Order: sequence, then C-alpha cells, then structure tokens
Amino acid sequence: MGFVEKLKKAISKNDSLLCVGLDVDEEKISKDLKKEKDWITKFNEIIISNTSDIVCCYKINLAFYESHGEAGFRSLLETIDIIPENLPVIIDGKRNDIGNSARKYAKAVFEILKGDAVTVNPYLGYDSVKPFLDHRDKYTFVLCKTSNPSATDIQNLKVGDKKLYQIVAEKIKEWGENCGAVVGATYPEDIKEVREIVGKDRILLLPGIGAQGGDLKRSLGYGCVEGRNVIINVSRSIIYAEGSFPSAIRKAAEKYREEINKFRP
Ligand code: OMP
Repeated sequence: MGFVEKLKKAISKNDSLLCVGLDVDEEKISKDLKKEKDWITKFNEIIISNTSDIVCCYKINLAFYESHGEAGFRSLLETIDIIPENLPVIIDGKRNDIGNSARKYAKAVFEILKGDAVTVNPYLGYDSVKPFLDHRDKYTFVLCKTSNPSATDIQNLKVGDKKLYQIVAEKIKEWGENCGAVVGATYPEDIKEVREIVGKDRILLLPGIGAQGGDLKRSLGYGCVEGRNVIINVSRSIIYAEGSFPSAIRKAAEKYREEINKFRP
C-alpha cells in the first residue's frame, strides 16, 4: 500500500494526526535500560507498544542511529521491523545530492530501510529530488520552512518579491503529487502561506510542537484540510515525558492526540 493510502487508513483507525518521533538519545535513557545489549531497540519497542494504537505514523531521525555506528544501524532495521505494518514510517535524513548519488539515497531509504516517506533538502533543485519522487507510491517531504530559530537566515531571504521558502513551496507544488512540505509549527503564519501555495491535497509535516514551543492550535488551523493532510510530529516531549516510565509516555501521547483532536478543524 502506498504512503498516502496507508496514512489515511491509520488516521481514521487511530483517530490521530500524531506522529511520534523515535529520536533515541543515550543521554536521556536510564542507566538500567542502557545495560541491556540492544537497548535502542528495546526502548523503541516500549515506545511503540505504548503508542501504536494512538498515532498515525512514526518518524525516525537517522542521526540518532548513525551516531551509534553498527549497533545503531542494527537497531534502526529492528525498529522498522517492529513498527506495525499498518503504520507508515517516515525516514528523516534530510538527504540530498546530485542525481546519481540521490538515487542511492532513495534506494537506501525506500528499498533497504523500507520507509514509506522521507525528508529531503531542496537546495540542489529538481534533479536531486526527482530520484525520491520517482518512487511514486512513497512520499517526499521537502524542507520548506524549518522550525529552528535560524531558519530565517536563508529561508526568508527575498528573491525578487518573494521569500525563498515561498518559492520552495511553489516548487513542491510543481514537483508532483507525492511531494509535500516540512514546515515548523514554530512559524504558524508561514504554514498558512505554504498551504495556500501547495494547495489542499498535499501533506504537510509539522515538527516543533512540545520541546521547541510550536503553536499547535494555529498550526492545525492553518495547515489542516478537512481534518487531515497534516502530520504533527512530537519527539522529546513524548518519548522522554516526565513521570514513571513507560506510563508517562502513554499519558503524554494521549494528551497530544487529545489536544490535536480538539483543535483539528
Ligand atoms: P522534538 O523537538 O524533540 O519534538 O523533535 C523534532 C524532530 O523533528 C527532530 O527529529 C527534528 O530533527 C525534526 N525536525 C524539526 O525539528 N524541525 C524541522 O524543521 C524539520 C524536522 C524534520 O524534518 O523532521
């Protein structure tokens, strides 16, 4: 099943637009758990078993696995294997390169890791994004306006009478129906502009809720179309939620899903 269909089904079944980000950070994991040989996989297994009935997908940021070398790569494969088949997996690598190299990145995320969607950097232009888009049943989320404070350094630069991220949004629209946008929930007004540019059908991935202080109500109000077509990612504020482990994770995920559904237009 393609990403769009799989996501649609997961949103309906779990009544959720929440994506939990599996950003496993050794500095935040208990000493006891870290004594276990496959602790990254074990941690993820606990997160997944406590949230798989209340999320619409999972996002895996490759940096948190690559930084553990061989053990990290093994855990990455094991984690993807544990995620229930009905839930899409977004591989967040923010990849990009010239065409022949990008083809290898696309092969790695879609064929080796078996991801359903990917995050990609638009800086090199169309021929560097096309190898991802060529996987027609997968979905490519292009960084449009990122959530970090310095996002404005480059993404807000004026090019003619437009800002650079507005032009990226136009490109996303042009690049095809399996191309969506990443827009930080820390810039809700920009979500509104991007939604207007890309149209109603494209899916927006909105990170920045929780630890980064993004605005959930306005992000949903501007990004959501008829209750769908947005994915709200929350990583640290769920997987390292304060309280007893793992019930605090479940509670935090429930709280975010509830809040999202309250504001979901
Ligand atoms: P938390 O801030 O812990 O919820 O994590 C946010 C996750 O979303 C991390 O994996 C980031 O790398 C990712 N992210 C952003 O925070 N901002 C962006 O603009 C884009 C992404 C992303 O592409 O996922």
